[in-house]
Amino acid sequence: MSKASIGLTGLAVMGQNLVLNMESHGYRVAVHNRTVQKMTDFVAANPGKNLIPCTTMADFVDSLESPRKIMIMVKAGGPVDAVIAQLVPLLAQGDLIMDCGNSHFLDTERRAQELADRGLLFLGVGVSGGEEGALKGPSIMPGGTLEAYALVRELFEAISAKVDGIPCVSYIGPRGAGHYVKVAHNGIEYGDMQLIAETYDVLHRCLGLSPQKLYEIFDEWNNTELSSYLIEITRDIFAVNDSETGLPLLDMILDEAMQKGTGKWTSQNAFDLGAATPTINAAVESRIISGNKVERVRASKILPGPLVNYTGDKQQLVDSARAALYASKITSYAQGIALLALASSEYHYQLNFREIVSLWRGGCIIRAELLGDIMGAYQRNPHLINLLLDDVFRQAVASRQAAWRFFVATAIKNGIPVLALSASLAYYDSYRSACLPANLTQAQRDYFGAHSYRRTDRAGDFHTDWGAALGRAEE
Ligand code: NBP
Repeated sequence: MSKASIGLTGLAVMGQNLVLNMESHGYRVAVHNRTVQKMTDFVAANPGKNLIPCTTMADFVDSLESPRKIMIMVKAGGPVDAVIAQLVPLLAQGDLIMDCGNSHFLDTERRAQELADRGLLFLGVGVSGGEEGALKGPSIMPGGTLEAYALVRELFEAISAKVDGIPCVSYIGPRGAGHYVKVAHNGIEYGDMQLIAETYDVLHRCLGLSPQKLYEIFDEWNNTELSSYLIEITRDIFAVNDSETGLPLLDMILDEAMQKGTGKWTSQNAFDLGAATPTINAAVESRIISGNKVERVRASKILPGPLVNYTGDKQQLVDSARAALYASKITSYAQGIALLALASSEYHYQLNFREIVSLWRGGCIIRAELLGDIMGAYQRNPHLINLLLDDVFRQAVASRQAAWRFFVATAIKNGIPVLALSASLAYYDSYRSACLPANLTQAQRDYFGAHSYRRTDRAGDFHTDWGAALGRAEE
């Protein structure tokens, strides 16, 4: 029997669908899973497919053409190390291991070094698009050596999503670069989802719109500058009724958002690098607050606030929602790309923002019309330091600014929480402020901790004896 050109271990939903995707593109795939039954069930459920079932890791490695190319699609963290530890003694120099799960980029950095020391090739590969993307064409973000990428470039280009015939995959950079960009992608995805949820909440609570009306609004938006996968699925969600109660399914879903942690990783790393990502942070925090349902219900009976009472023009609120969502989204992407820029410099990833945005246009959860326009901005100026400074985006935000402020103010006036929308607006206002109240912060730091401050009129570090300046005698 001929050997397989590629192997995949980890046959949960993502692994199974990636296998089917590769097989459908003419690849013979060796398949393996820790729990053997899952592998045999999968093979049995897919009769006639060009698969090699492998019950042991040794069989799996033996079934592969040399140099062996192995995808790991298991839960991130310890399981990835466990699988690598089993594989390493069975592999030969020049074989390639690819970790295609949502690994933390620092784990990928470590594994890249450990495997290079053993003469093995390694790629940390971000794969986006959920289970459907894995099956029909994901967005793929590979990081590692160019030598390793060359071994699988053709495969990745075959199985990835395509936009205008262009594969949504390209070499991202060395070591952990691919997983870094995937994590940042997920952080941006958190931001997008939260912005949409808040926009829906304000429209729903201020205008009492029916699911049918919300469906129509989101359907219309999906044909505008907001056109995106997330707007499309939000529209569809409004159309689904609960099969048990007949009520809108959305109303039957508990308002506690779960998280697997990639959004949190983005915020944590942004803090480490000194990048401001308030929209993503707000999205992570909103999920945390949502998870505290019991306490929220109790507090809702104790803490006063305005009753929702919007008496203004309905269409004005709908139009301002669209403007606020788009302006916030631009601001969020400006933050996300600024984070990538800092990471690129700190970790020497040499990221190409235009390329990255290009491969996010298809297959992945954040695919959107906007990304094509962002590509245009980095085409115009590859050294753009903040998306908001691009002429097209500057005007796009400026022309929506009044509506954006109206929408956020309406939410605040009616006591509806809009953490991400207001954080986006505050980022915009902070970024465009020549003067911030950080002078007062520095004065306080110097007052209580003698941390010193710099002056506006000359160079150097200064300290004031604030007690003496106030005429107070030392105790
Ligand atoms: P899971 O993240 O749920 O992982 C399940 C797989 O991990 C099973 O094959 C399981 O084997 C294996 N596994 C575990 Br758990 N511990 C193991 C160990 N110690 N040794 C060997 N195998 C072990 O699967 P998934 O949802 O398909 O996701 C796979 C990866 O892709 C994850 O990193 C995930 O974050 C990422 N991802 C997921 C999505 C998505 O939409 N689900 C999207 C993008 C990326 P078993 O069958 O023996 O328990």
